[in-house]
Amino acid sequence: MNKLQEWPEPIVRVQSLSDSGTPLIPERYVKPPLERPSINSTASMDVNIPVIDLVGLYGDDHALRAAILDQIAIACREWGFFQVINHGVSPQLMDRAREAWRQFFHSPMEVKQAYANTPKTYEGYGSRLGVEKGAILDWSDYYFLHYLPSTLKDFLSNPLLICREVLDEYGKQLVKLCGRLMKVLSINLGLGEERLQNAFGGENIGACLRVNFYPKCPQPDLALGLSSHSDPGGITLLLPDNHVPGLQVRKDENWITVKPAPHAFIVNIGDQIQVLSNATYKSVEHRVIVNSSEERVSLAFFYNPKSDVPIEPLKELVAPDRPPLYPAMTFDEYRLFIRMRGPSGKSQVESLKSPR
Ligand SMILES: O=C(O)CCC(=O)C(=O)O
Repeated sequence: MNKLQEWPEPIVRVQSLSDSGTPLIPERYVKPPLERPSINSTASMDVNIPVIDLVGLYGDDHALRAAILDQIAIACREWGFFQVINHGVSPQLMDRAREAWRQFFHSPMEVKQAYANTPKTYEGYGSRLGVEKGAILDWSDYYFLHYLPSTLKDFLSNPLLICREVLDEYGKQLVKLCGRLMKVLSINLGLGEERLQNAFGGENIGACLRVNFYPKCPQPDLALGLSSHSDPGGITLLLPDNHVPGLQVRKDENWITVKPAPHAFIVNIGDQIQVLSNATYKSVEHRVIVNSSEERVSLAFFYNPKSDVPIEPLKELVAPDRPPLYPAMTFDEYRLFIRMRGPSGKSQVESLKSPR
């Protein structure tokens, strides 16, 4: 039997637990002490991931463009995470997309249940990642859907048919922005502008969206909205909640709480860029904390390689003193790991490292 066909246990919607008013979270949402949010969390006012203004990236001012490329190169090397402002995506579109999805999560449970997902494709309304029986779960529900390739895009699985234009336009604009960032990363890695994109399969990349809904949590010190993980794909563009912080990025041994800039996207490097760049750029662990007074919504847009293209360190980034760190693997094979095991730090990409 294919292990990915069904969930191993009945699905409980975290939103229903939260709405029930229970003062205690069920045991299976209680994280082991070392994973709890209080451990090494920093919410200090003066630490944040870099904020980079993209205005000028495509203009005629060569010095300004070079300065932006430099800022992105430093952010990729030192953080693996940065925010972009003046990125070209309309702020109104960002707000409308987020609010449309917020409304979905506030629609009656029977409406949402009609889109309940299974681990077979993950598409639809979900409440857990991973299929391990008895796993400790995260305090969140989500909605997952495909944008690209268009053969995977299924309009009927989109519960926001009335907002189809907004969501289509949102997907188009984000694909365009990711394409621009891919060029920047490619140049910064010393490759031709198109090299990374071509390694992803050229025009035929994959793109999908996970909308995360983090309900209020009566015991936020014991739970996580999303456990520590690195993103398995290429580049992620996160549209965070406009009022409620929650994303934490790992920097050395500390967890830094991101302070989103208005109408910024949070960009992060995924495992596939780590593999292609032979670890010049590294994906970075992140997680989400929850709170007892406010819900939170975020839209994570994943820009991924074509699913059947072998991804391995690019020849230009391999040398006798820099041997390839990872074997070739398609993204379809790669993402099975997180789909089976759920979020688990950087264990997947680390486990791939060729023995030496
Ligand atoms: O909600 C967030 O801020 C982060 C979400 C995230 O990391 C993900 O969906 O992979």
